[in-house]
Order: sequence, then C-alpha cells, then structure tokens
Amino acid sequence: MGVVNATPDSFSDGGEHFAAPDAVAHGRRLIAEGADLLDVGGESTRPGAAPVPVEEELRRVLPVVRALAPLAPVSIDTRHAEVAAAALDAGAAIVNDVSAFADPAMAALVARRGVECVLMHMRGEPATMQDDPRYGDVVAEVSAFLESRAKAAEAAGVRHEKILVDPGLGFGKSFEHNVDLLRALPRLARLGWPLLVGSSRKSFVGRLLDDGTGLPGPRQRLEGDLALALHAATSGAAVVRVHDVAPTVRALRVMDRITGRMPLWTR
Ligand code: HH2
Repeated sequence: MGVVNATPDSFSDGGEHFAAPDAVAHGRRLIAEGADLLDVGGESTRPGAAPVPVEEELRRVLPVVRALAPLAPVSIDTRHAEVAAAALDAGAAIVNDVSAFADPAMAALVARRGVECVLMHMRGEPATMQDDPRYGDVVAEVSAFLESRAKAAEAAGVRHEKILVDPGLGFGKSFEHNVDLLRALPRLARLGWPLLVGSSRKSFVGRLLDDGTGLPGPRQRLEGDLALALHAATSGAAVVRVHDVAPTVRALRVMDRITGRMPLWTR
C-alpha cells in the first residue's frame, strides 16, 4: 500500500503532495513503482495534529481519488463517514479508518457498500495521543481492542473477509510499546483477520536506527523501513503501508524469491 498524503502537514512528507495534481502525480508514480493499492488521506494524524473540517477533507481527497481510482484500488484514509461515503462514490474501494469506526455511521456505510475496511488501534486522539501513553500489556490490549472492533463491525453487517486489522504503530504508543508490538506481529497476524502494518518513516524507526550520531529525520529512515517491511511480511502481514514503494517492492521481491512465493527467474 503506497501512501498518498493530500495534506499540507503530514509528518512524513510535509505537504509535498498537498495540491491535487501533485498528489495524483505521486500516486501514478507509486503505481509505476509497483504499489498494489494506494491510501489517499486528507487529514494528518501525526502526533499533535489538529482535526480538519469535513468540507476541507473532501476538497483535498475527492479529486485525487477520482483520478487514481481507475488506475489502482484506492483506500480512503479517513475517520469520517461523510468523507468515506463521498470517496466511495468517487471510486475508492477500501475504507482505512485509524479510529476503527469511532464514527457510528462508518460500520453501516461499509456494510451497505460491501467494501473492505482497515480497523486500526489508536489510543486517544492525534492531538494528545503521545502524552505519556500507558498500557498494562500493550500487545494484549491492542489485540483485545482489534478483536472487539472487528467483531462489532461484523455484528453491524460487515462481512468477515472484508476486514483487515492494524496495531496502529505510533498512535498513542511509546518507543517500547511500538517495539513490543513489532515483536508480536506473528501473534497479531493470527488474530483471525488479515494484518496491515504501517511503520514507514515513523519516529520509532529513527530511534531503532540510532547509532549515536544523531537521530535521522523521516526521510532518512529508509533502511529501517525496509527492515521492518520485511519483518512485517515474514511475520504474516498481508499489507505493508509505505511511503517508499520502489525499494520496498524490490526488497519484498528478493524475500519472495528466497521463500518460494515467487519464481527465482522471471523472463
Ligand atoms: N499511519 C498513518 C496514517 N494512516 N493508517 C493505517 N491503517 N495504519 C497506519 O499505520 C497509518 C495510517 C500516519 O502516517 P502518514 O500518513 O505518513 O502521516 P500523516 O498522518 O501525518 O499524514
């Protein structure tokens, strides 16, 4: 899953693809690089981000979804049912909700449209989620949350096979919580729904790369991102959400050839 942020303030790409034509060009590039699907978002959920009015979110994402949906499956990254509904009308095929259906209208919408959805774990709201997050057992609590939200979605009419779950790395988690969740990915992949993992360019990747010479910024974390994408895939994740599609596809291809999921030689 390649990330297309139609936002002025994303932590990872800082508004580089904010204007619709830039976001569309970026999405086309990610498809050419081998992305199987694109995640289009119009509201940054980075720590400290303020919510965006629905009208503004719609204005940002709809032209981008409309242009990219004929080219590849598009997921709409939103917490708002109104935005999700309009994006589905514009051609999106998947609803990626970092609040796991906190908007009560979301489950009914996804059920009615028969589309796929991603349910992600987040502690609190983006504006405050990194203020000293605490858990007794982060893996147990995130697992229980994902299981209960997925079952609630099924009770609301979303078919089991339409649901993916996501531990929400970086969303209301300390460095240690993120590492615990990364170590537990094989367990999370066996919860009963396909697993999506989004670690790309997040600050804990910078800390994992730390060699004492200063923390690398979001765009200097590629080697860490590749290591974690391979770790997620070998742990059983079905989808990895990444900013740097070309190197990730190349790394996954090497792994698939070693594990036998892809032929050693292609002509
Ligand atoms: N991470 C971000 C946004 N959406 N969706 C899912 N399912 N999983 C994630 O881990 C995830 C997500 C944050 O990354 P990014 O889009 O690069 O930043 P921002 O929220 O600042 O736009």
